[in-house]
Amino acid sequence: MTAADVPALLRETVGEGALITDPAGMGSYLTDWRNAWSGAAAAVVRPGSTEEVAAVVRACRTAGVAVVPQGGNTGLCGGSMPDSSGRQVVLSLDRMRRIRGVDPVDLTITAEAGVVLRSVQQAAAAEGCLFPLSLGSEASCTIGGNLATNAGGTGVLRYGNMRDLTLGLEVVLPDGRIWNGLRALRKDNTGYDLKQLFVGAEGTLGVITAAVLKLFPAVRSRATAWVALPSPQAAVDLIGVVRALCGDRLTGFEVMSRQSVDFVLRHQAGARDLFADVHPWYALVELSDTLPDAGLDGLLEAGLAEAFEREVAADAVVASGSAQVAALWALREGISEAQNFEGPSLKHDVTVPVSSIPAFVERTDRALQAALPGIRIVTYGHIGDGNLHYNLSKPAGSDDAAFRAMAGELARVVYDSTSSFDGSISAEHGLGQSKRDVIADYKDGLELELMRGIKRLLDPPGLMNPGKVLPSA
Ligand code: FAD
Ligand code: S2G
Ligand code: ZN
Repeated sequence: MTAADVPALLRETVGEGALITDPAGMGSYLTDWRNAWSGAAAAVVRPGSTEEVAAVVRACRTAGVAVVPQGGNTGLCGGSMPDSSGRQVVLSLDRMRRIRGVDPVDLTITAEAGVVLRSVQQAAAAEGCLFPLSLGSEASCTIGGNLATNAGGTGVLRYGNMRDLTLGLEVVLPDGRIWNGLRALRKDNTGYDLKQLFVGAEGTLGVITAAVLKLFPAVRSRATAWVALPSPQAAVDLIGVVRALCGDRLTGFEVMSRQSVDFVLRHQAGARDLFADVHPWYALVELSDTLPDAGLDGLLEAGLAEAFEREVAADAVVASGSAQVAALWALREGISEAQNFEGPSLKHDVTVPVSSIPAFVERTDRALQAALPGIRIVTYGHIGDGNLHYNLSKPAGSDDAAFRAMAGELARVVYDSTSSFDGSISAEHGLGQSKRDVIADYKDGLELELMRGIKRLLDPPGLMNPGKVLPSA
């Protein structure tokens, strides 16, 4: 079958209404949120039900046409983009937006893959519950994409990542069969945990069409502090102090370097630092509780007092009122966007053991400056999970193209350092196409062999999101 035959095939399968073939109409489906990746497609198809997804997958399988599942297109590794051949089909889940049920007794929500994360958060809140996954992209990313990338975000240290929040899945397998694993059980020891194969598979093992997700009791009190720190070691110490005192009430701990804050202060309207002095590191620390007046401000102040006593904190302020809390989170969530104003941003999303963070930062920064003197290193993220975003900007005033040309070399500096601390070169964003080849240098050969075996078992012709996750060679 040639690319020209695909639209007719799909028209027969799901009808004209679910099909886009004109270049203008396909446009937004063929480049990602950051315009970092783009592709060409024979068609974009938008099925409205699981059965339609299955029909499309079966038809494409029979015709030997590759399928690229797509959610909100906010992924950062090019995983939702077709290649440039123009022969692949983008299967967008953006019409599958039903919330099939919320159960406050079972503490579960059942949502279709195309539901936007913020809508799931709102549906949970409407029932007095919390769905705790929280990402800077939550207004656009979808539950299907969150599952496929095993998304993390700012609540992982208390609630876990998407893998931990998933109870059941409905998946259209690469041969078009529908697996209904939409169970709402917290315990089910009846063989292999099949759902976990599809979480984090980035659309390479099947199309997730719905999920049963865990809910938690709603949070009714919160306290947030902005803390100045002398070093990454102080940040790690501060986590220990606050966690020892507050336990599970510690629900947010984000660290950011001065370079990160400087970019936001420069490019985010209204952003301001709460301290007069400039400090090398900052942390945004948040406690929350289901009690309406749990005295969290006092608890946080007690933790900060101990941090001062131990000379861990250099300055600190507990936010007063929701506007100031929102401004602090906007500062943190604004880093990614602010950096885009400074030229190309080379992103690295890595994890090392929390205890290794200080030595890792010291070694990585030294190696990066040796590789490119004057490089500006934006280090920030979910330090409580050992996850730092090491996003690099060119030396001020230097050439964009020359900086981009060093991307491979600079990535190797970050990843070699990560690996030297037994870390992972992808903490939460996945591999997509951007890291599918470099993973071969950092993943154990047996693990890659097992992953390929699973891919061959479920998708022998390799038509489900080809060119993603697994190394080409
Ligand atoms: P897409 O980008 O559409 O797709 C991502 C991958 O999932 C692709 O491989 C695609 O093929 C596959 N896929 C999508 N839907 C399905 C489906 N139904 N079935 C099978 N495969 C599917 N990520 C984090 O983990 N933590 C963060 O803190 C975070 N912050 C972000 C902040 C910003 C500003 C931005 C732009 C992104 C951020 N991300 C973060 C990355 C991104 O939002 C997540 O990876 C998100 O889960 C992607 O969801 P999506 O619906 O946009 O997926
Ligand atoms: C975050 C995503 C953005 C980026 O902000 O926590 O996961 O630029 C990141 O890396
Ligand atoms: Zn992140």
